[in-house]
Amino acid sequence: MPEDTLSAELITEKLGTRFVGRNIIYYPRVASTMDLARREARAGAPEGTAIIAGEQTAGRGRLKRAWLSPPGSLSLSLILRPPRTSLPSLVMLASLAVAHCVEKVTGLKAGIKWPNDVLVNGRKVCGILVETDLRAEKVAYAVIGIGLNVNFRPAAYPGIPADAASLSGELGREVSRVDITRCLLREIEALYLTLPGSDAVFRQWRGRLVTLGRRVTVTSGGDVLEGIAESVAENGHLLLRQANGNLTEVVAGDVTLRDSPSGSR
Ligand code: BT5
Repeated sequence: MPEDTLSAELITEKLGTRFVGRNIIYYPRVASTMDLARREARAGAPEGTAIIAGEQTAGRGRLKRAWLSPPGSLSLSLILRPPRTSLPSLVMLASLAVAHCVEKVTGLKAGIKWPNDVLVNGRKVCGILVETDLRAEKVAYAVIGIGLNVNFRPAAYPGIPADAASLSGELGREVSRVDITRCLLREIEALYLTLPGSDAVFRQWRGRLVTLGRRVTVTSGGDVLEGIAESVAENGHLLLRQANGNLTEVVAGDVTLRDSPSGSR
């Protein structure tokens, strides 16, 4: 098995980006890279600053849910200062970058489950969290958080759902976290630079959604909705066709796929 050392120097070496990842702050172990990124952003860190950790002790998902990042995981929070109109694209951009890099670095096929999960073989290997600070309608900063299960066995951690997977588990060998991280920083920059005035990120993201055309249950706020995931709008909202024919726009929520041939959820 290759030694999977992670460090700012190794990642920066031959990175070749203009601004994403030019400033990397690496910790072997932290509570949550999101908190550190927010602190750095408030202190004026340049756009593209990345906080990276080899392990988190208090990682978080959406709605204050816990995200487990044991040794062998990759946790990355990236500070951006996009125009407000680009905000809905950040989740799309991040999940797309992860899917591209999983394929480039491991050869495994990756799909995206609306709104923020990257799946390999129908199982979640990555979660994405975007947090923003709006001041008087202007974006003070946005932080893209990416948690990727790289080299560990999810089944060894009771807090990780049984339908989660890791790259090493699916591939049968360890994967270089340095290679994955470098790929992510490059890919995010390339996609980010296309954003203003282009729907390329949206179209590629939509093209990778495993959710569309499927029978789903959506939990959103206190509501549980069932139907066919018909399409997505450019702002990222899911359009759900219910049995009574109504088309409902879902802003945020959790999706369970009901008709998966492989039993994925
Ligand atoms: C997410 O939330 O999937 C977003 C996760 C974002 C984590 C990154 S790591 C870097 C940065 N720093 C942080 O502190 N956070 C970000 P959500 O869709 O709410 O999913 C959370 C749910 O995923 C949990 O309730 C568990 O059921 C499940 N889960 C927890 N750990 C997992 C893991 N390692 N792999 C797969 N599923 C997991």
